[in-house]
Amino acid sequence: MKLIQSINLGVAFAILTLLAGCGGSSKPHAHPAAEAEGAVKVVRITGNDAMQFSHSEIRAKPGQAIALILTNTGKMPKQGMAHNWVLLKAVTESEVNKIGMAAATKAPDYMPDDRSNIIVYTKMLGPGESDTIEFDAPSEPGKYPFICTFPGHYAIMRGNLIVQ
Ligand SMILES: [Cu+2]
Repeated sequence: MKLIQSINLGVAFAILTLLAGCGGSSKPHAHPAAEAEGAVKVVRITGNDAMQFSHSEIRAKPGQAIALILTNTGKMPKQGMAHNWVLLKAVTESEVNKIGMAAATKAPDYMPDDRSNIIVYTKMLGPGESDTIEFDAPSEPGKYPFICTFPGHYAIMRGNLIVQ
């Protein structure tokens, strides 16, 4: 399976324009021509009822604009099986565990109170739901862990954003 599923730039810009039009984006995309260097990476990632992300690795250039679309392709009820995508700073393994454990008590969104090590995150999604987030990859090259913070999932549902 291809690690990164990119779609062509035209579609990427259409999505970004749509996002900007919804007023949800704080970042202006007034000059799409200036970004036509293949700068925007569209990543489609899924989570399923087997507690699996479709990607364990995502690659980006430092500071690269990313539109990430997470879809829960499962059928199980949200109370028992929901997924989000939470990108962390380049923290240690024990810090990843700490965040995962802190999130577990925070129903229904399962996001920890202390978000100082969290870069960006999607909504917690039930079956068939989808959420799109737009962000820039960290400017520092490195390995940035991503996890699902639904209780018990972070140990399995995890991967890395590799910035280089
Ligand atoms: Cu999950």
